[in-house]
Amino acid sequence: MAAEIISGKEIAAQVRAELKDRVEELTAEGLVPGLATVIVGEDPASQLYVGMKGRAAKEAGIYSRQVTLPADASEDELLGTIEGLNADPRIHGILVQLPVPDHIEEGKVLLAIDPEKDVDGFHPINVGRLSTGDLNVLVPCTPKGCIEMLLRTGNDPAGKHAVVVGRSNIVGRPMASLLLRKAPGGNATVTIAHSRTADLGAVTRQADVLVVAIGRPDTITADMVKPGAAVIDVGINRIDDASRERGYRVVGDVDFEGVKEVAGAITPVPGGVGPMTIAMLLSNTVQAAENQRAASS
Ligand code: BQF
Repeated sequence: MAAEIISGKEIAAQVRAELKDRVEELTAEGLVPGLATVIVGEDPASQLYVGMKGRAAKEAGIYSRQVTLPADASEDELLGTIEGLNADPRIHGILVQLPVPDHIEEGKVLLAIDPEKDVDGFHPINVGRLSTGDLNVLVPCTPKGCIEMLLRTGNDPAGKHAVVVGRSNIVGRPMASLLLRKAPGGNATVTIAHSRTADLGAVTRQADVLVVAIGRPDTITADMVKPGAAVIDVGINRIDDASRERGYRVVGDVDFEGVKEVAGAITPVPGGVGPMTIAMLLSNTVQAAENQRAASS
């Protein structure tokens, strides 16, 4: 069976068009959703990501502000910046682009963001709310995007066995929590596998829904996939490729060419999960703005 290729790019465009309508309505009522992105230093990938986020926000009608701090900015400077954004009524969503430089403690930064403005969903309060099954919580953008893609392609995880490969705080753990929730996109039977799982294939072959976020190319090959499974590839890996102008190409964690012959549906890299991550950031910003209006009236 040749799999359906799930275009995250197309679904993200659809989501962004829907959000644009919601933002227009809010704006007509006098509430312009606002997003602040904070970047410390000049890491090229980080600059690329915050640039895309800011442009996507503006295109949706969201007020967007980028704060750039030098690579040697102190932890106190960053915390002060966050305090200012917490207190700014035009800003409903705040994200600090990760990773931050080594001299800054990431945990302190995440704790400083007002949980109601935490559009990345990384504050321990929101992590706790998600893991206890709270439904009105800001959830991390990448796993939220994976769920949205599954639902919009008729691959509802409810009642299915979902296997998550990877246990990071940004993808694997929140992904498992979302799949477990008693809510649309949830109600799955969930297994988490990781780099120390013995006989990974024996676990992944049980998956009706397989989400892979482990950060290694070709971790999942065709023999590790149940025929007809929905496969979501969260990996973003650079591979040397002299035939490309840049000298590299970007691949996921899944052997796409092999697995697409076995799976029922599969996301490509690039153009799969990545664009959905951006769309879900906008969704979280609109959600945060609506919540903050409800709280202040
Ligand atoms: C695509 C990220 C690792 C570390 C920090 C579109 C994105 C990526 C790919 C994107 C990511 C990865 C982001 C594509 C945001 C996803 O077309 O395939 C968009 O912008 N991402 C980030 O902000 O920080 C990261 C990965």
